[in-house]
Amino acid sequence: MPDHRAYNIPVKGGVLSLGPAPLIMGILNVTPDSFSDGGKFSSPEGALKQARAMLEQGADIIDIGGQSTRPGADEISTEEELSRVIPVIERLITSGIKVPISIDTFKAEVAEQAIKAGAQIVNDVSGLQREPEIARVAARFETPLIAMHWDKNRDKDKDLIAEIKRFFTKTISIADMAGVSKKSLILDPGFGFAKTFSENYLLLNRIAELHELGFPLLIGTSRKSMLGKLLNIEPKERVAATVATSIIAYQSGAHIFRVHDVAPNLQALRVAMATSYGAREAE
Ligand code: YH5
Repeated sequence: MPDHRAYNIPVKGGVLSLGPAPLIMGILNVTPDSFSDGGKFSSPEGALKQARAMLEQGADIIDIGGQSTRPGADEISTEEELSRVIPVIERLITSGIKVPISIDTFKAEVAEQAIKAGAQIVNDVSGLQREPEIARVAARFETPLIAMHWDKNRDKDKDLIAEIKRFFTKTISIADMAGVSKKSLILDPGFGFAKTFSENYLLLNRIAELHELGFPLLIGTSRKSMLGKLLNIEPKERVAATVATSIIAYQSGAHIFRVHDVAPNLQALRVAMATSYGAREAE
């Protein structure tokens, strides 16, 4: 029995309404070295095409990231990251895209420039703990702020969920001190980030425990290696496995799903929603 607590998050031009209806965040990679998308979407025109395809499939948010975070990936300069993401955001905005754009970055400067170019949501994979000033940027522009768990120095002998909660206690206090509204924060346990193969599955099994923190949850498992290692398949072949994780997370009360493959995840989530909350025929 999932219990989707209702949250209304103010966002420029409206609200993100979170409850039983799942929201889909479509992933738009603009990293030339991304092995999930092969870097096909680096040009603003190609990115727009991919974004439109995801919108047609029902995406509620488009997430744009220029810094690859896969293990072993080099950190790029702020200038390089800006040169990848800003032209894409500008192109999406001039196209009249009607869903909010989120900027996937842990850099305060990139978040600020992205917002000035039209992004309406900040998505920080460092849980506000790389550059805490990123919280000030979100506060100043009154954007929703997604904070993900990524703790390379965590105590591996302690319970993972307890460690995630401890990390988020600090994240919440950074957001609070920066003036971020309680209503604007979204937490994400960070699948695949400094977690072992088996820890990712333990986390998937215990997502519901994180509701205790009192914030909406976003999950990002799409095409990740926890699936590849279990099934021995390539990223593009991981759609069904991703859908399975989305449903498990939904049944645990998660609200937002960050995925590459919008249509299959949304279809499955709608079936799960109808099952838990009642079915209405599509028109
Ligand atoms: C996330 O979970 N992840 S970037 C390796 C893959 C596939 C995908 C093929 N940004 C998250 O998507 N932001 C990234 O193997 C994120 N939550 C949030 N909030 C990594 C990624 C990926 C990595």
